[in-house]
Amino acid sequence: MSEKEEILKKFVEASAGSDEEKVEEALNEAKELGDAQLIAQLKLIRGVDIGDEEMCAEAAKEAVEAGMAPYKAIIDGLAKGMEIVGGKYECKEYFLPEVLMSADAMYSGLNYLLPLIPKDEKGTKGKIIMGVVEGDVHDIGKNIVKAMLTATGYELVDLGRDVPTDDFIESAKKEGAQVIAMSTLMTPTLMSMKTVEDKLKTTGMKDKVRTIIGGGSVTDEWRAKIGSDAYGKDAMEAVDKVKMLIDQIMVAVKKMKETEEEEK
Ligand code: B12
Repeated sequence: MSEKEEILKKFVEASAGSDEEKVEEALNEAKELGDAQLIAQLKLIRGVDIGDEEMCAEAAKEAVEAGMAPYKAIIDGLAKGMEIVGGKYECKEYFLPEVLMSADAMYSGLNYLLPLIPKDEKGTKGKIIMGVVEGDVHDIGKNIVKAMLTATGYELVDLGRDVPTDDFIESAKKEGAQVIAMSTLMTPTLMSMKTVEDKLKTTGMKDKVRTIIGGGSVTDEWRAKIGSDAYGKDAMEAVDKVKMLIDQIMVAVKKMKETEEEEK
C-alpha cells in the first residue's frame, strides 16, 4: 500500500469511528506529503461527514484544480463521505438533521462537479425517462446517474423524486423513450418498481421500452424477480447497461418493422 493509500485508509477509518485526533493526524500527514488531490479528497469526505457546505464547495474546486476527474471527486470524495454518514445514521450516532446537513453539503459539491463531467458531443444516442420511485425522496444517486448519462450523450427526461408509477409509463409513451431508469434507496418502495414493470407488460409496452433499476436497496436478484432488463450498481455501470439496452431495443424495433413490412 502506498503512503497516500495508507493516509486515506487511516482518515476514512478515523472519520467512521469519529476519532477526531486521528482525523487531524491523517489530514496533517496528507499536507506533509503535499499531495493536492489527496488533501482535496479528504476535505470532500470530511465536508460531507460534518455537513459543511462551504468546505465541500471549496474542496470540489480544489480537487478539479489539482487535476482530479470530476466523477472521481464525486465517487471517491463526496460519496465516500456519504457512506460514512450512512454508517453513523445506522448506529444512531447521527439522526435526520445531521443527515440532511450532509445531503446539503454533498449537493454543494455536486453543483460544482456535475456540470464539469466531460460531455460526448456526438449527438443524442437515445431517450431515457428517469426518476426516483413513488414514496422515496432520496435523489442524490439518481442525479449522479443522470449527469453521467447526459454526459455520455443520452437525452434525459428527469421526473424527479417520489414519482407516481403511471408517470413513468405515460412519460415514456409521450416522449417515445427507449429506456425507463428507476432509482430507490428504500426497501418498502421496491414494490413501485414491480408495479411499473407489471404495467409495462399489461399495456403491451414492454416490446418498445427497456428498464434499468438501481439504488441502495436494489439488487440484481430483485431485477430478475420483477423482470426488469438491467441493474446497475453505480453511475458507471448505468452507462454501460443503458448502451446495451438501447442497442437491444434498436435491433428489436428493426425486426418488428421488417415483420410488419413482410405481412403487408
Ligand atoms: C442522505 C440520506 C437521506 C437524505 C436524502 C437527501 C436527498 N436529497 O437525497 C434525507 C435526510 C432526506 C433522508 C431521509 C430519509 N431516509 Co435516508 N438516507 C440517506 C443516506 C445517509 C445516504 C443516501 C445517499 O445519498 N447516498 C449517496 C449516493 C451517491 O448513493 P446512492 O443513492 O446509492 O447512488 C449510487 C448507486 O446506488 C447508483 N444508483 C442510484 N440510483 C440509480 C438508478 C439507476 C437506474 C442505476 C442504474 C443506478 C443507480 O448510482 C449512484 C452513484 O454511484 C442513506 C444511507 C445509505 N447507506 O445509503 C439513508 C437511507 C437510504 N435512508 C433511510 C431512511 C429510512 C430514510 C427516512 C425514511 C428516514 C425517516 N425516518 O424519515 C427518510 C426518507 C423519507 C422518504 N419517504 O423518502 C434508510 C433506508 C432503509 C431502507 N432500506 O428502507 C437508509 C438506508 C438509512 C438506514 N440505514 O436506515 N435520507
